[in-house]
Amino acid sequence: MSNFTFTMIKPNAVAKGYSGAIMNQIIMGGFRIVAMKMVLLSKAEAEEFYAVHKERPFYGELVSFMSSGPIFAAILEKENAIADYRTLIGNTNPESAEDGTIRKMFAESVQANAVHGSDSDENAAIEADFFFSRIQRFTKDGEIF
Ligand code: 3AN
Repeated sequence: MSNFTFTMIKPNAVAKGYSGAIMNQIIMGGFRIVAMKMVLLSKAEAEEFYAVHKERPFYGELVSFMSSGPIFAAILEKENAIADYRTLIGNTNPESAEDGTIRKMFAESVQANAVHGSDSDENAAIEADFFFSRIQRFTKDGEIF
């Protein structure tokens, strides 16, 4: 999974109608959409997805928030995808996010920070597999991966 990352547009951003604007930033940023879907996570699914954060004090709130409304999940392709996507989205805390980043433009708080972006190739693969089967992933020629 190198040159790939996984993202989610979080419930607050979807509810506020920012999905199209965020997708535009992603595409104009040079990322190709390999897979995408709108889903409502159950609490159990959100707990499983964020299991790595189980010991952190915000885990319960994060799980409730991420299962509070539909999200868009997507696999993105670009050279150097992990690092470039984290640059495009900006700091976890929107107050520290650089101008022009997705979080600066669309995040409300550290928790409701508009988008998720994988932090490593390994986690991108795990996160992509959580949401997408092989036949839901497309190459640039429209072939199944
Ligand atoms: P990032 O999403 O920038 O990789 P992580 O992995 O530290 O940040 O955190 C995962 C998610 O947990 C964040 N996207 C955010 O929604 C939530 N989160 C992180 N830190 C806090 C915090 N201090 N309070 C509430 N939620 C947090």
